[in-house]
Amino acid sequence: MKSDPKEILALLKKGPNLIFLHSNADLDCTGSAVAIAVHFGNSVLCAPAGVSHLGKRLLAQLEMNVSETIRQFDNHNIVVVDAQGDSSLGYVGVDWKNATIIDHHRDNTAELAPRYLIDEASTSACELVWETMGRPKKIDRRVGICLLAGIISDTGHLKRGTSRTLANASEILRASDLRLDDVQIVFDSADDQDSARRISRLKAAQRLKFDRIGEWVVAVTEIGAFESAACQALLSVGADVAFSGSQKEDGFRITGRANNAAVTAGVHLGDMFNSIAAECGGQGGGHDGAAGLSGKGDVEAMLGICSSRTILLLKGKERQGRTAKESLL
Ligand SMILES: [Mn+2]
Repeated sequence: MKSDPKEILALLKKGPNLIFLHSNADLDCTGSAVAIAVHFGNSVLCAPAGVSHLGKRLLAQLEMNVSETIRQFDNHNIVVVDAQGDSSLGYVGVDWKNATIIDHHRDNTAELAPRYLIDEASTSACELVWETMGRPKKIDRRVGICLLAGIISDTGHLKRGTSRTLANASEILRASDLRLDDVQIVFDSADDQDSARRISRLKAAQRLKFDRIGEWVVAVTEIGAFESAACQALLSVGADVAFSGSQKEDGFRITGRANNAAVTAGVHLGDMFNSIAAECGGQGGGHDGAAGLSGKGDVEAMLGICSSRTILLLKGKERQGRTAKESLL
């Protein structure tokens, strides 16, 4: 059962808000949190398990600070964006019994929280934040940048956008008096100018291993950082499903990406990572085509598990995806 968005809106307006971000918070998560903080004011952001490269860039551009430890205050609204439990959050310590959840992942553990807006059909958490705000006619440009950055990033630069995505994006552009290229600054500098990211993608390609299963290609690679950029690179050179992992001092971190053809054939990386985490320990979850897994242990062995499960799933399945013709009909 979903909560009444008006009840959540009243709560956010009233404040003060204590907003929790998931581990290695992406643009959708960071954008949602900062949009709430700027729009309603009176908010503290908590990201004890880190913020992604692009998330950090957004925070820096908007001169926003996040707490790196879990904060606890009496009489604050506890708000969790883009996650809905310890596992998807990537750390423990949030008082779920008093939390409000705004998330667009599959509904898993929300019964823990008294108030939630969870809608898997929404392409981003930022859109749910926009809908919760009540689609105001005028918003601060910074709020617009945050919401649009989250939408653009979670939809693969609008490629996976629905009519609802674009309607929301259009309303946000109008309310904040922005153009799409005003938001591009959040992406440009990172994608094309940061040499560490470019080198990381090249290394990912250099260390690439892949399996062919009929028409399917499943690729894995091991790098030091920028796992999602590495996955994107592997998909762009022809993999249907890609996993990139890095070995950290205290364990491993793996990012997975699947293309439309693999998702249509039944690949759901979020569910797969979730079950691997349940069996091997660690945290895993996400969407059908984009997910993350982390835990203790050897990254090479874990990458092997990810790829063999995917191979098992795809074996014998026809590689269809949506052809241009089908999309036009
Ligand atoms: Mn998201």
